[in-house]
Amino acid sequence: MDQSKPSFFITTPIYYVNAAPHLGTAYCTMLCDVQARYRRAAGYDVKFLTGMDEHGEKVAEAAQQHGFATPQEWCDSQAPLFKDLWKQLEISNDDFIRTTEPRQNHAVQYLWERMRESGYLYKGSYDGWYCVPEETYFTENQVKKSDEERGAKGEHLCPDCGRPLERVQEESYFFRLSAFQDKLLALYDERPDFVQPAFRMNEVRSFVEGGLTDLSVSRTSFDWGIKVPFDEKHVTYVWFDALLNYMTAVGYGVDSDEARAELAYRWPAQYHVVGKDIIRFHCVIWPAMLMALGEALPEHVFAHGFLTVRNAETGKAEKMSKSRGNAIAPQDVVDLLGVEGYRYYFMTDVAHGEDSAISFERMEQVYNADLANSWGNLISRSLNMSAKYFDGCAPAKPASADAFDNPLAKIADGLVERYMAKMDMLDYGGAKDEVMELIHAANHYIEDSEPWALAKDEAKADELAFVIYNLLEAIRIAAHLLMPLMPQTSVEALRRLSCEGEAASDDLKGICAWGLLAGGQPVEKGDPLFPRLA
Ligand code: ME8
Repeated sequence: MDQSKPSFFITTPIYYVNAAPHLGTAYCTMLCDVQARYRRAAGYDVKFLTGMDEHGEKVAEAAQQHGFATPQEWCDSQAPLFKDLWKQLEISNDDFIRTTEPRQNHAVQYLWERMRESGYLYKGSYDGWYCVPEETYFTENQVKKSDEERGAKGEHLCPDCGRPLERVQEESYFFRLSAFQDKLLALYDERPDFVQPAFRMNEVRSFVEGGLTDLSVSRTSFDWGIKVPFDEKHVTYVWFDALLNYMTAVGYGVDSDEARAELAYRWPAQYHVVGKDIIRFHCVIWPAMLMALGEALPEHVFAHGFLTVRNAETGKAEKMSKSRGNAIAPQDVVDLLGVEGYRYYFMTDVAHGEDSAISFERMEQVYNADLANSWGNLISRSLNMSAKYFDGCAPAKPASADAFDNPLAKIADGLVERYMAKMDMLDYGGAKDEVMELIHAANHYIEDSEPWALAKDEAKADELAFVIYNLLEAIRIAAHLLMPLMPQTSVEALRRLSCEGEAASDDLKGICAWGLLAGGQPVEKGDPLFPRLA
């Protein structure tokens, strides 16, 4: 914690431990990673949190299905899968929370006490429907369906995911969610950017306008969860437990000066990044819980769309999911594109906030066009020419940035601001377009200025040095801007320019100013960073 810098706290959902992580899980985690890296480079003190949601019926069922004696043993066996994948995909999380950890147990018990004091908690009994794969309650009205709309065996089906529902009748504590309708609507009016992208706000608002029913927040027919401190036959409803993880990780409920200082610095979070499937939990239930507790609300909830795959039988695009068993393993994409190609494709080609069908063909296309032919090629050609014409070094810095025509400096002017405006909104495709403009222009600049011809003419030595310097400077700036997406190759590009010391910069605007490249330093051609896929 460096309190001289502004805090930037960003979170992924905590993932259910019901199967191995897949491309969809990785997608959300990567969205956060790119933002975390970008904010570190832009001068924030970042906390990037991810983790696992280990309680609830769904996880207990998965443990049983996999033949584990206890859900805890099952979760322990799965944690390395998540952690190892994040490491492999260059996920730079600062914390990894598991809801079975003592810190979460403590925070949730503290939450129960505060909720009891708040007056928004009461004991009653729940009689209705429950979807285990979604861990969501549904009222009779929400599921009342004609016979045709039932499952093959006449079961009631989940209105959200279409899978069979469970009938639940049990004593339960309720959170008075219905009391927050007006306050939530006022929140959406006052802070229209609370939910991003903007079009998702309508969905949230109309859900709340439709009326809110009180939420059952404890279970008695089931025991894999955190016990309610004042009524031990109840365990906490998995979402009431899970949502609190965001505050647990920054010291909520811990009675120490250090924890209080951390909470004050870190909370509220700047971004909860979630899939559109869990937007109601984050934009309705979680803010209502925080209002009841008198705590500050997160600044933004960003909801992304689903990665979909085509169902071979029906031909329809389906959400990729662990429970549906149609998930693609991240390793398949890593094998094809490498980790950095993987990151680049998913972060820049999947439509911002929308559903997107995954195709290996498209992955290859994007990789070859943007990385092999444009960015990789620019680096190879420019470093090669620099080394060849300037004895293994960069040319000296030109006395003036406009001694000759310099289209690259013109594009670089204001580029970092344009890029940051997109990055701030998690629009990585838009940010990439800004950087690609510089990269494409640099490749054209090579064709137009023909350094190989300049090199043959002694009288053109200044112009040759000018052109090569500009190309190297464009590479240096592009490497900084691409670093959140592709950290390793960007650092490698800087290293080849003898600028690796810049990689740890936390002044993105400053470091991207045109003309910082010293000139005269050694450069290294190296192997292609993005070999073309056949
Ligand atoms: O909902 N495309 O956990 P979960 C894109 N434990 N993203 C996808 C995806 C897909 N096909 N499938 C999953 C839970 N995701 C709760 C969260 S938070 C307090 C508790 C991503 O394992 C997406 O971000 O079902 C989605 O919101 C998340 O995984 C849900 O993961």
